[in-house]
Formats: sequence, C-alpha cells, structure tokens
Amino acid sequence: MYGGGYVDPKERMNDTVVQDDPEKLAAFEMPTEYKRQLIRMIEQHAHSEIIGALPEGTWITRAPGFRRKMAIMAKVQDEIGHAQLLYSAAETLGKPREAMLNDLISGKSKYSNVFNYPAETWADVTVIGFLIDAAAIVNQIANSKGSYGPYCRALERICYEEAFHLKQGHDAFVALAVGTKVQREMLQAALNRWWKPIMHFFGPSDKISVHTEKLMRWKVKMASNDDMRNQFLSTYVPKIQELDLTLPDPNLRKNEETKEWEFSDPDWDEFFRVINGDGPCNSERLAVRRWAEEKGRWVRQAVNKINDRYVTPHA
Ligand code: FAQ
Repeated sequence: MYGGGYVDPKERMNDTVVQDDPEKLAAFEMPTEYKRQLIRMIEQHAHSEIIGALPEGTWITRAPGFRRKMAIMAKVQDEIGHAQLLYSAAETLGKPREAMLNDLISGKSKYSNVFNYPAETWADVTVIGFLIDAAAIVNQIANSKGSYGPYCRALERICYEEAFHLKQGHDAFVALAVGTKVQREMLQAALNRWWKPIMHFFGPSDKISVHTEKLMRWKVKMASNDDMRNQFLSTYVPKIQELDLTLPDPNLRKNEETKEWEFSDPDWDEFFRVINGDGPCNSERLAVRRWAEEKGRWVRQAVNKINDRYVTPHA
C-alpha cells in the first residue's frame, strides 16, 4: 500500500544468513566511555528535574493568588514530565530507571547545585522561574543539537515547555520589580541570595572542568561551561539591570573588546561542597525523595505488571 515493494519471504531469509563484517561491526558499536558519559549527564539532568520540582512545589499552597498558583502547579508537573523524558532517554543506553533512582536517593549520583538552596520567599521562586529556567534553556538549546538522538529529542521537547516557564517566571519577576517597596526589597534580597548558585549552574570554569573537552569533541556538549555562562550573562544581566535591580558582584562587567564577562571568583569551593552533598538543603531534598519512593512503592507495584515492559495500549 505504501509502495514498499514485495519481498519474497524466502529471499529475505537468505539475506539474514549474511555475516557481519567484524570491522564494520566494531566501528558501529557505541564506545563504552561515550555511553558512560551520556548516562552520567542525562541521569544527572533527570534527577535535577525531579529535585528541582521540590523548592517550587512547596510554594504551590502559598503562591500569591489563584493565577500564580495554577501556573506554578502546571510548571512543577512539567518538570516531573521532563524527568520522565530524560530517564527514558538514559534507559536507551541500558541503565534501568530503578538503578538511576537508587543512585539518586543513596547520594551516589549528582543533580544540579541550585536545588540545594532553600526558597525562603515567593521572590526566591520567582528568581528560580526566571533565571534558573533561563539558564537551563541556554544549556538545553545548545545540547539539543548534539550527537545522541534520544537525548536531543527529549531536550527539544523540554525547551518548548521551558520557554513557557520562562515567560511565567519573567512575568512574576517583573511584577515584584515594579511592585511596592517591600516587594522590590524582597526580590533584591532573593537575587542576592541566588546569584552565586546561578553563576555555579553552568559548571566549573573550563580550566578546571573535567569532562568538557571530551564531551565537546564527541558533540554531546555543544558549548563549554564558560561559553554558556557568558551567553547567559549577555542576555539576562541587561534584563535585570533595566528593572533597576543590582547584582551582588562589584566586578561584574562585560569586556567590550573580548565580549567576555568578567566577574569575581564565584567561590568554587562552595560549589564543590554543595554538589558533593554538603549544601544547605541536600539532606532534606534526598529525604523527601526517599520518603516518596517508599510511600509510592505500593502504587508502582499495583500498576506494574511484572512481565510487561511497557504499558499495553487499550486501543
Ligand atoms: N550541579 O566536568 P564538568 C533545570 C559536576 S535542569 C551539580 O564541567 P560536565 C530545569 C559534574 O557533574 C538543570 N553538579 O561536568 C529546571 C562533574 O561531576 P562528576 C540540570 C555539577 O558534565 C529549572 C563535575 O561537576 N541541567 O534546571 C554542576 O562536563 C527550574 C565536573 O564538572 C543539566 O544537567 C552543577 N551545576 O558539565 C527544573 C544539563 N556542574 O559527574 C526546575 C545537562 C558540574 O564527574 C526548575 N548537563 N557539575 O562527578 C550538562 O550540560 C553538564 O553536565 C554540565 C556540567 C554543564 C551541568
């Protein structure tokens, strides 16, 4: 019907006895280190989405007004959906989802530094919704052009949704920035608290980044940590400054000759402490995930048919 041509089943059987050329087969196999790196990165990204839902999730009941409550609820739901997409992409490389979740709750696997800080006020949630989402988009748009299809397709879809998140974050951010004196002060205080974690978000400087050189050679990462940070600063520092807000770094400025941003040392010691488990909220975040895994076990057992790998469609 679709013009595929008729293939005699007997001919097809003859085709299958042709042996693979071992050299071509070896060239076709995915190198173990490429696979290991992809699993590491995609898994950390998936964990960041579910842990990232926690600081905002706690604000659903306290969001100022029904409209903001609906938006933050939808956003949190989207983040969990992103985790689903990313875990599925990582699973294509052979690591089962259960193993990934176990590595998260045992503390073996990392997730984004930024989600180990508390969201003390509504302004903190607003800074997350605007600037962390913006930072995530810079990273994800670059990496969505990378070499591993399942990850890139997941990122493309995620970027569409993040673009909405960014709009709601920007809207909430501007509302506080042009609001009352108290609202502006609350926003400025949150911005001051979050600036260091945001500078850390793109990873250590290229000089000390362990994986960048290899991942860029393999086109898994499509921009270096410093390039992504620079791109973020170029786009978002002007948007913050045009609202008459300040940033807590007296040395932050764009060098107009090199087009590179200059800034104070972002305190990489704090970054490494936080990503290795010693941030203000690490133990609280993992405790919530452990609780969720434990309390949700009966649901998973009820819906999982042991022998079915995927859900069977009803129609
Ligand atoms: N946090 O050699 P590099 C989001 C680790 S999604 C924690 O430079 P690489 C959505 C790194 O893993 C946010 N750890 O590493 C949302 C490595 O440790 P390892 C997550 C970090 O991989 C928004 C070590 O430091 N996005 O926010 C961080 O080349 C709002 C050495 O570093 C992704 O995961 C960090 N920030 O570059 C949700 C994107 N940076 O594994 C809710 C995919 C570095 O050797 C609300 N990932 N480390 O023990 C990437 O693009 C890369 O992995 C980088 C790091 C750029 C994050």
